[in-house]
Amino acid sequence: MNKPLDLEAILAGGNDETSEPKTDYQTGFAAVIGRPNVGKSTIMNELLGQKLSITSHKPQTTRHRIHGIYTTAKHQIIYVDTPGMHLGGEKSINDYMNRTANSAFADVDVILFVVEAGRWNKEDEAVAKKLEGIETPVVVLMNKIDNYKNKEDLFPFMQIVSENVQMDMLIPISAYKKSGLDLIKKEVLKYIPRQAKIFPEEYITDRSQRFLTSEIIREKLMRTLGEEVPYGATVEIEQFKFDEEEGRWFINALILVERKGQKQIVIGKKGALIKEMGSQARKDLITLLDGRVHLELWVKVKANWSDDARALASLGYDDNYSS
Ligand SMILES: Nc1nc2c(ncn2[C@@H]2O[C@H](COP(=O)(O)OP(=O)(O)OP(=O)(O)O)[C@@H](O)[C@H]2O)c(=O)[nH]1
Ligand SMILES: [Mg+2]
Repeated sequence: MNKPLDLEAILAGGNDETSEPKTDYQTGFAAVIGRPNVGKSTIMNELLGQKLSITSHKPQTTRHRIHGIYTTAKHQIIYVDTPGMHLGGEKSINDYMNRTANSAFADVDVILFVVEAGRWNKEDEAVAKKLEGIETPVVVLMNKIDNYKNKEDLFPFMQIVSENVQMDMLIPISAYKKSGLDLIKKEVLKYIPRQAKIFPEEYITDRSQRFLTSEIIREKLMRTLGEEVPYGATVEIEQFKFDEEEGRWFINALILVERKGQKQIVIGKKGALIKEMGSQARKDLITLLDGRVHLELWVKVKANWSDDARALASLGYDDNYSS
């Protein structure tokens, strides 16, 4: 069936789809996907030149989709960081994270599929399967090559990747050593369409300061607490305001955990742990909010929040987030 005619556009002379785009400016989306812990968020932060997405050595650190906007005089690339796609994990939150990651690469111009040099597993394989048959170009970023002195040792791994992934390009990189980043930008730009900016140039993300604040606190939980507790914890910002008279931000945040025992672990002996996490978070918040910060952290038990769809939505784990 023919498309309906856009009569106004025809009269204005703007309906010729074969004509050259009217701008040289390039704007588009690049999704960063892959299994947990391969370095997706670290890479996005390095590409942006500032820390936006939280990172830790534990898998499943990123839980939400987050846009990192990189604007220059010639282009605007919107990187989309995503939760690591994982197998297992039966809870609603795992579902939410996988769903978020899956939906992120539906409407982008290029997909950056991050793998960890030397480590290919079933979760990578599952990601590769999802990419089969899609039309969007796929660039594989082989991250953490700094773990290999002799790069030739990576040949067998690269062979596995090339057999398993339908890709347009493979770029070896190290987010740690900041190597390969320019190559990524150059490659991404090949696929970014010519069109005007989507976001004003001063924007660095689509997320609010309030959201970023809760993420910074959650990062300290991920980094400080043992293996199990961070997965049962989330952060809810209760108060977020700037007091003009005092010239300071006043922030109250609730750390929600699922069990009483976890509450004690988060607090630590005589409150030592929560105090330490609070002071680390405060440091980052001073940079983020560019001002003085008064931060209060409280811990509360909210049983089963991570496996309860309604609780998740009310805690910001929302497919249609607005901030
Ligand atoms: N050696 C090395 N480690 C890296 C590199 N890039 C990231 N890492 C580390 O890998 C771990 C995971 O990094 P993240 O950026 O949080 O990984 P992610 O893929 O976003 O993880 P999820 O959000 O859990 O899916 C952290 O400890 C990083 O410091 C790298 O180039 N080399
Ligand atoms: Mg991440």
